[in-house]
Amino acid sequence: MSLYPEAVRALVDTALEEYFPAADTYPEILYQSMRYSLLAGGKRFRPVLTILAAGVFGAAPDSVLPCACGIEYIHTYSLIHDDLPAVDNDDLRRGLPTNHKKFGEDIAIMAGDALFAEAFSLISRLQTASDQRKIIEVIREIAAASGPGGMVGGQVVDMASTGKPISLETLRFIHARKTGRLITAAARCGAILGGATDEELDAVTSYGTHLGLAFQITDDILDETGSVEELGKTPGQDQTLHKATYPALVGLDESRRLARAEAKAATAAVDKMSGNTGALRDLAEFVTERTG
Ligand code: GRG
Repeated sequence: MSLYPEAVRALVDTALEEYFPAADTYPEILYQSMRYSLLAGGKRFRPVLTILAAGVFGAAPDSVLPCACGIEYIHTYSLIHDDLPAVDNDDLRRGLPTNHKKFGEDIAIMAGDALFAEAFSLISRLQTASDQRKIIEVIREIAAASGPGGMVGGQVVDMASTGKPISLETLRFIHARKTGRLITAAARCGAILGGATDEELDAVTSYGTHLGLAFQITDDILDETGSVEELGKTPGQDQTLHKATYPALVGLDESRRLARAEAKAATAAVDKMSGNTGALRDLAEFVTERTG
């Protein structure tokens, strides 16, 4: 049996379709470009994580879907910009031509920008909470995770480190910010909206931090070992671009060991909590076992 909660992923896919404006909304080219990447599939890992984290505190998936989908908008924007010729120059993403290949570089840049803004619009319009302050809290959480102290900051250090020898400590810093912060925010937002106590939120934060590292180390491994069919993108790009990765620094076997150690640390963090954490444990196992 798959460790991945496919039924939760299906809920996210349905909600994304429901929330996102129709392809004939004016200006059509912009909405078509945004829809193209957003609705192209993908694991929906971050929104699934938000829903599973909320579930630990007894919150129903519906009660966190706008926030969960907003996080997926931001993740999709980051993929569109990451694929641009000025950044990684990729041709394939989620099994389809990248956004700039399909719509041109100018529209791809705008689609990413617009998805970023639309994420906060969606959350502020549709997310409900028993206490309105929780909505401000999740917006602040996602903004901090996406910006210079999170995803974009990590990406900039990543680009500055490309082709240079860097320490494992610097690589961990890059991974924790470029990928880990948004994953941690996804878990924290579920916990915040679900009504976690401060102590429970600390445990979820530790879970998300370790999970994010396990996820990116595995992403590095799959770039070397995965196929185009499994990944939906061109493998081997990290080596072609001389990117700093775990396999480049410590080799594949040690990378696998480190990914598993991070997943184990993630599980240990939630084992301390009293709610039903089984789904979070399965997700941590999925992260290192996945093939795409
Ligand atoms: C504007 C210079 C500039 C860059 C913007 C912010 C940014 C681009 C990139 C952030 C880096 C980034 C794309 C991190 C995510 C890395 C990652 C593991 C992507 C793959 O995520 P999955 O496996 O993909 O969840 P799916 O397709 O399943 O959603």
